[in-house]
Amino acid sequence: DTDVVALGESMVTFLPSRPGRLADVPSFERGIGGAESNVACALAAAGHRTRWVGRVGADGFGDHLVEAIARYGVDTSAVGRDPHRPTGIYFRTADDRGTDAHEVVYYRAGSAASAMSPATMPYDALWSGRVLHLSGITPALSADCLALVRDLCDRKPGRRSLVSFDVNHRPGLWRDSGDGDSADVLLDLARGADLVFVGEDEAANAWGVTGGPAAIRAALPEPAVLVVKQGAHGATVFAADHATGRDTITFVPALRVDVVAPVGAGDAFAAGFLSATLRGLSAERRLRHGHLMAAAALTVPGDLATPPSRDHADALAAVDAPAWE
Ligand code: KDG
Repeated sequence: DTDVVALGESMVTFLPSRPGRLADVPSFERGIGGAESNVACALAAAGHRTRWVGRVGADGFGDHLVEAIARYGVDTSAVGRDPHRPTGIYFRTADDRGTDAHEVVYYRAGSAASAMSPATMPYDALWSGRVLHLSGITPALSADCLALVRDLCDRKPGRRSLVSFDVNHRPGLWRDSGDGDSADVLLDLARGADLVFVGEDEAANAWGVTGGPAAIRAALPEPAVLVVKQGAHGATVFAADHATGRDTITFVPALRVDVVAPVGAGDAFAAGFLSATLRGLSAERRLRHGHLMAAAALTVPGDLATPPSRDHADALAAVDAPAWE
């Protein structure tokens, strides 16, 4: 039995050997990225049975992704190989203050993953978990990818898994795809999910919703669970209570950390939240586990941090630190 299936494009990433403009960086270290497989890897490291479904080229980078993700303990048996299209890659620059990644340059247009579609994907594998995790990156990749995610976010009777959707608004990708309507598309997809993760900044940028978590919930009342991430401040979860028809609202502040690179933190947060959800923990513990995993990712340069073991995370999540009072 699989706990979580994650669908999306994974890429080989190149991390700069030193800060500065991309034009000046002399060498890069290879890593792996891809928001959804990041979630799968972090969940596998936390002891969950996970599967990543995607599509890579029949090339060395495709081999590397499949092998590296499998090494985390993620099932990669349903990953497709495309003999005609390459595996996507991307480069990042680092800023010398260590607080932000200045540039992200994707080489993914026409990639193997951009050819994912309802016709090419293994639906049995997609619906083989308790949770199917998707993100707003995939629908930006191509019209076929958008059709696929639309189909999976459609509230059809008999849907076999809970659908988790991280909005992951990537304006640069939507610009490249020539589809200016990312706002409506993402809102529509999120409406079809059971559990949605969205950043307060994303809701403002994509949807123009600026009134904080309550305003975002008002714009997105359909998902049973809505998690609003409020950056360094914390996160709020709205959980529909079917008996009363009202939401239970829980806020937990984030941990204060010295940020090395923000990349991957949202994915780690989703993994921590999903892990605690699968284990039936309280809303407060779900948020705490999200923050712990995010803190681990924020303090390393790459996409993926080694998360604390489950016992260690449980012990940390139980701590009464001032930030969590
Ligand atoms: O969340 C991290 C991702 O943004 C990164 O791995 C690259 O998947 C990626 C994307 O499309 O931006």
